Amino acid sequence: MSKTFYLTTPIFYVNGAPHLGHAYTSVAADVLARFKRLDGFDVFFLTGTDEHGQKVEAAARAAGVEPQAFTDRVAADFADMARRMKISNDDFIRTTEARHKRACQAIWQKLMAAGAIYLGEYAGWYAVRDEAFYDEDELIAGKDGAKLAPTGAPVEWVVEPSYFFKLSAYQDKLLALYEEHPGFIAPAAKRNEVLAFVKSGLRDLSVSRTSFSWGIPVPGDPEHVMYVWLDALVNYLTAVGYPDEGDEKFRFWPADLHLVGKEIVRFHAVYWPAFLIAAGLPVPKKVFSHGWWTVEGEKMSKSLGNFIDPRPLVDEFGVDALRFFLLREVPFGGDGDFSRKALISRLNVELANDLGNLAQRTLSFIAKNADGVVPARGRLHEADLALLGMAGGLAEKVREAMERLAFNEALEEIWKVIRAANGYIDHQAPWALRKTDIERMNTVLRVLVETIRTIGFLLQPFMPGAMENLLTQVGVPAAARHFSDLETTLVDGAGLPAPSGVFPRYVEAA
Ligand code: ME8
Repeated sequence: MSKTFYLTTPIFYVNGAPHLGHAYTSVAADVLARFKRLDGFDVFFLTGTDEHGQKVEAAARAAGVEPQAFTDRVAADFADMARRMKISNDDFIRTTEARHKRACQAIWQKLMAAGAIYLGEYAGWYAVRDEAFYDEDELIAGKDGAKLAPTGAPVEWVVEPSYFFKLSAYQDKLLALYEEHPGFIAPAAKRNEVLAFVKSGLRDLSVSRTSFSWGIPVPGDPEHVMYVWLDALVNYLTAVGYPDEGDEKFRFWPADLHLVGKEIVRFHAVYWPAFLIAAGLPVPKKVFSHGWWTVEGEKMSKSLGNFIDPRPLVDEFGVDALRFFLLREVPFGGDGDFSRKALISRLNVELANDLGNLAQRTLSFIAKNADGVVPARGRLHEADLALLGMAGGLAEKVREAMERLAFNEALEEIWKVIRAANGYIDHQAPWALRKTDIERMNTVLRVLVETIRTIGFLLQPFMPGAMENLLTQVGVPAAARHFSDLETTLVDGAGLPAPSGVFPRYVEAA
């Protein structure tokens, strides 16, 4: 049996339409999921929508639609965005599904039975936008002196009966978890933040609400609905069959990786493992926090109305170029700025010029001057060995960067080889060899085809469509594109299909 790998995106709130930020996490997770599948893992990749809570209820009301009809519509839009971004998720979970209600109620009962939940009264600040409770001393003053959450979200004073989760009782267990598994929270700066937060002392967490009803009823006390974050986090268990621990999908638990934006690390790295420990379940192996995108230098926000829908960008630039841009432009973990100019520049320089030209120059030359077949190679020169050596060591370098979720470093390693291959063509000048030394010309072309093949293999997770095309053009059968197939080589004299451009240059309309 191959090793399992379970990874997730956050499940997205359906109070608004999908935007570039959602697409970003989804693409990052997708690239990793595809990488792991090609690398021989048994992968389960989950995404979905977070459909309960006060914020979604309010959005449905504002739209004049029943919450269920509203969430049906927006969830379908998120699923469409995922499809258009070529996200290869194995499941799409919606928290309004019956299977999820069952999982949440089962966890609740487990927590009750463990004595980890008790009934009390909540009096404190709540920010609907963040669906989060805040302590008085965390609040900041807004422009008009009004109290705001540290995220800038408006807060309201809430007094209502509430069930509490005994978070305070899990402080030591959490600290022990972070200590024993230093990689549990990444990057390191985030880990330090979480550590400081937990060390400063944890208060019990309100885990039910009575002032609205759009949620999962608390078993035995249906006046209460579960706090939307408890409900939401449990999705990761629902999708693998919980509470049926005998379900064949439950083999994926614990999750290997929860990919999240930096603003929701606390929920994933503090509350979630505490719930799981209390319920007697294994905790996930890693929570990785990535940065935030701004758009043309501005934060995306309702008031600015500058949320970018990725789909028109896919129509204009192609899904592969957009996926590439998102992971190439900024180190994963850091913040980034999206601009058309930066996207067009990456597309034209790195995709069209570097990679597109390498493929085009080599393949059209073979079509015209080497009978359109895989050229046989003769004795290898030092320059050939140097390039083949770089290509040969590439998979390991990329794998190592992917382990750290350093997508841009993985791409940089690949681009080093692409740039070296372009330098090699210029230097070896097969067009001159054509007149003087056909065997040497064929050797050079063969070295180039092998190099392009390796590049194509390793770029598949990032740009699945374009690489499918490229690998076909260098004669790699569709069934032989796993990384283990890199060991085999091309067959001398095998016919190659007529070449066609992989990445055309983008020319901005005047
Ligand atoms: O927080 N840049 O859902 P959400 C980068 N339902 N990523 C961004 C982004 C930006 N500007 N904006 C959003 C929720 N994201 C909860 C999660 S999980 C059990 C429940 C991405 O719709 C990023 O992944 O507010 C962020 O964490 C997520 O969308 C928040 O989505």
